[in-house]
Order: sequence, then C-alpha cells, then structure tokens
Amino acid sequence: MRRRNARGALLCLLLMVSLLLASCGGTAPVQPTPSAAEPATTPSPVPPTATPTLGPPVPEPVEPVTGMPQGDERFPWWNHSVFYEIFVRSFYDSDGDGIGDFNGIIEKLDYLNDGEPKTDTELGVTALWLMPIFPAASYHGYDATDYYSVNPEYGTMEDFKRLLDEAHARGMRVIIDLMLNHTSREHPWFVEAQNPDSPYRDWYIWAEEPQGRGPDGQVVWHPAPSGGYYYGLFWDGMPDLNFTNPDVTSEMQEVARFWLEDVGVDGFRLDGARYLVETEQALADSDANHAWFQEFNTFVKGVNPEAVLVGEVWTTTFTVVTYIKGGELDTAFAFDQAAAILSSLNFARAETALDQMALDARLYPEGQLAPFLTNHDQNRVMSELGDQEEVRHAAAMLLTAWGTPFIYYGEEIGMTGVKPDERIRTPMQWAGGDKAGFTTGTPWQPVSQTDPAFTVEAQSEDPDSLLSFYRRLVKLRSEHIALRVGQPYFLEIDPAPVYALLRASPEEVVLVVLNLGKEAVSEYNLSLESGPLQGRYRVVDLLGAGEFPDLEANAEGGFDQYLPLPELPPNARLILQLQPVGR
Ligand SMILES: [Ca+2]
Ligand SMILES: [Ca+2]
Ligand SMILES: [Ca+2]
Repeated sequence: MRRRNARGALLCLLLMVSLLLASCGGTAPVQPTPSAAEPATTPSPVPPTATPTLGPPVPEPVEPVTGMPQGDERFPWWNHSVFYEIFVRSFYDSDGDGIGDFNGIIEKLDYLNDGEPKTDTELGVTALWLMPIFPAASYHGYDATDYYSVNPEYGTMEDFKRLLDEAHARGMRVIIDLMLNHTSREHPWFVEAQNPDSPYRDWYIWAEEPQGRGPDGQVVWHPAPSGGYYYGLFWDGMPDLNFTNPDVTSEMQEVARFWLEDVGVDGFRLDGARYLVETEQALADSDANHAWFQEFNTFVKGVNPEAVLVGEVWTTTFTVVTYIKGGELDTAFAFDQAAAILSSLNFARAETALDQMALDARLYPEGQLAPFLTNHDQNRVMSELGDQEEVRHAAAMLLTAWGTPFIYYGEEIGMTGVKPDERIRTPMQWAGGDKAGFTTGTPWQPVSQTDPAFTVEAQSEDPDSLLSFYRRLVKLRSEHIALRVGQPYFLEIDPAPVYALLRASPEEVVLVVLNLGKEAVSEYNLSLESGPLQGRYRVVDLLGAGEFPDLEANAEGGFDQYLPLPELPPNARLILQLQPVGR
C-alpha cells in the first residue's frame, strides 16, 4: 500500500501558507484550492519546528490515492476507485471510419487520467468499464458472436492489450462487459444447435410450443429456424444459453479465465445477472442462479483473487443484496439509489435520496454497492434533470456516496440523450459541430448536441464548467479517504431541500451539505443524534473558500444544531472537512 506522508505534507503546506499570509500582511483570505494541497513537491527550506496550528485552516488530503488504487485491510481496491463507463463505438474514432475504437480510447486516456500526480487537468477516474467489446451482430454488442476475440470494428486484440497496458500505466484498471445469459442468434453455437443431433443442441433452451411469458410478462419463446421454439429473454436476437448444462458453465468459466489470464482485464461487469438459470419456480433470481454465481465467483477468484465482479441486477435493493451477501457478486449497481437521487432533485426533497441511501447502507454488505446516476440503458441525467445546478448536485451526491461510483461517459460535460437507446449512446462531444471532434469521417450516429458549450473543448479550461466540477469532485474522492470508505451517517435534517451526509473513517470526517432548492434557506437544522465524533473540529470547505464555526461533538459523538452558514444560499454545495482541534 503506497501512502503519502500526509502529516509532513500538511506541515509544509501550512508553513508555506503562513509565509504567504505574512508577506501579504496576513489579511488576505486563503483560497484553499485543492492543487495547493499537493504534497511537498518543492522542498521547503523551513525546518519543521514551527507550530502548524496557526493561521486559517486549509484542506488536508488524508490517505490520498496515488497511482493505481490499492485495497486495504477492510476494503478492496474498487472501494478506492472511481469508474467510468465507456461505449467504445462512441468514445473516439482514431481512423476516420466514424466508429470509435481501442486506439481512439488510447489517444484520449490522458483526458481520463494522465497518470501524472503533478497535473490536475484530467478527470481523474481510476477504473474503466468498457461496454461489450466482443464481435457481435448488433451495434451495441450485447449479442456476441464470439467470446474469444474483439470486435474488428474496434481494433485488434493487440490494440486492446495495448489499451490495457496504457490504462494500467496511468493507474486505471479496466473491466469489460460479460454477457453470459445469451449469445447472438448468429453465434456459431446457436447456428449449429439448429441440428437436433449437434452437441450444441443442449446449449440452448427448446420447446415444442411456447411455455408461457417471461418474468415481466414479455414474449420469451421465439420460433426456431429448425422448428419449435427457443427461449430468449431479451429478444429473439439473443437466445438464452442453457446453464443447467455443465458444458455451458465450463465454457463460460473458460471465457472468464481467458480474459483475466491470457488478456489481462481486471474484472467483469456481469450483464443481466438475474437471469442466467431458469427453474420451474423462477425465471429470475432462482436459487440455482444464486448457486451458479457462487461457483463462478469462486472460479474467478481462483484465477485472479483481485478480479472484481460487478453485477447488473436491475431490481430492488432487497433482491440485489442477496447476490453480494451470498459471495456471488462482489458489488452491484444501486439502481434504487440512482432513481431516488433523480427523484430527490426533481422535487427538491433530500429525504428521497437519503432514505434510500440509509436503507442501502443498512442492507448492502459494507460498501459493496455501486452508485451511479444513469447508464447506457437510461435517459441521460442532463435530460432527466434539465438543469445545470441539479446536475451538479447529482454529481456531488454520486461522488461523495458510499460504495464505488460509476460515471457514464459524457455525463461530465452535460451530454443529453433520451431513448431510443442509440440516442443515449451518441458520440462523445470533444468539440462542437456535426463531428463533435469525435471523428474526421461521418459519426456512426448523429451527435446529441452540436452546441459548442457541451464539449470537452469548451469546458476544459473553464474553472466554472461542469467538467471542472467533476474533476474537482473525483480528485477530492481520491484525496480523502473519508469520501471513499468513510461510514455514512444520516442526520436529522429539515427543511426538505437540505441534503446532508456525514462520512467518517478512522482517519477523517467529512460533512456534505447541499441546498437542493432554488431559494436561500435561513431556518434549518442539522443534527446527528449519535456518531463517531469526539471533541472540537475546525471546519474547512474542500470545494472552495469560506469561514465556518467550529463544530462541537455532543456526548454521544453526534452534534446538535450545527449550522455551517447562518443562511444556505440557493444551490449551496459544501463538502466540509472536520479537522480535530488539539488532538
Ligand atoms: Ca474507427
Ligand atoms: Ca494528473
Ligand atoms: Ca437465462
């Protein structure tokens, strides 16, 4: 585990700030920019004997991530990571055919994380999820025709391995989508399976006549070219594999081994994980399905103990958590929380998000959930909220939340998109115009916005842009252990638009306060009945300047009626570090 010497760095920093203040007459307010908190990159000539408690408080990085995030005694590496979901076809086209590709991602890796601690011009994410990269029949790739090679439209296996190397060199891990439940109807296995005598016949699920509807009442039995019907949960283009056949299980374990061991990915996002094994009793979340994933997880960890399995179990929290508690998935997307965050913002009611977060904190095994705002199956968050300030609140909630956050590409520049699916997966807007700086050719899909304001180019140098805000939040998460793995504590709050969450690890405490409303709030209450606090804290905003009263813990380790500001301005966003005084 690599650590910076935070205490030494703080000392140098405080000394530098004191000197600066002295030379300015000591009256200028300190702008606590996060970059000023970079540890001693220039040697300080002052011996470390001065008292570091003088002068206004400044943010102090605590257990920052440097390089590739590592796990610790309690939390695996993914709890110290921020993920970024990429649709390869839409990220960046390196050769002008209008289709994004591996070499395009390589060219843009520095935008995501340049691996250089001295710069903060990158988004700062530390892991990537690539949507399907296998050869497939459809543009989206969820209908694989081969599990052992890459989509030639995206490049070669050598290109992909170079992408892995380049990402790893910058401190980013890479996981890929793995679609176990079904193949393409064009997969050679399914083509061969049309022959009743083929060994592949029993790899799929057949019936003479339709056997009823699917788990959500949908049509799932489709007429087979060879007669009879086959089971295909999602659509007739994706026939379900028969996971009661041990040959299918062996094959899919071999697929996982191949990508982990021979290619070198860091884990998988498991598509449609509820639906692998159907039984008489259940078409989703069957006991046999749970047992299958338990075996699969054991297999994967035998290949690489560090590999992560992130599940798409798109249903209520109560069901999702059963997959994690059973040692089947390592973590899973928090769909209920994502919906609650959007609802919370649409109605300026903090309670909706916080109640769900509290439930999730209680039900999920410690920190093993993956919050997100929207993904490739949902309308984009900017379209759902339609308001720059609300989008920033959403980002602040996401990146200070308990678990492993996932950002959907383009979310950080406010890309819009409403269904159909192609329109929520449009080319990344690097620059303005019809090609969006995405390709020199014709984009495979028209861009969502040609307005130059919603581009990386326009926002990259603007300190007030949404992109800059995302950069600050991701950086804060990487610099502050409390934001990554600090236990969440839920406060007593009123009125409705005031959102607050305390995150506390043994090393650090951070209090997040947002005013979701469009009006200033002057009469409000923030109290924590009991908690992990002790004594007195100086309060520093990690997002900006401002002076705040000290916070005094009550006898139960909580606090009573702490008001960081007498009045919370409209859209206020405070991420407050509580620095212990005298300890
Ligand atoms: Ca291309
Ligand atoms: Ca950097
Ligand atoms: Ca299935």
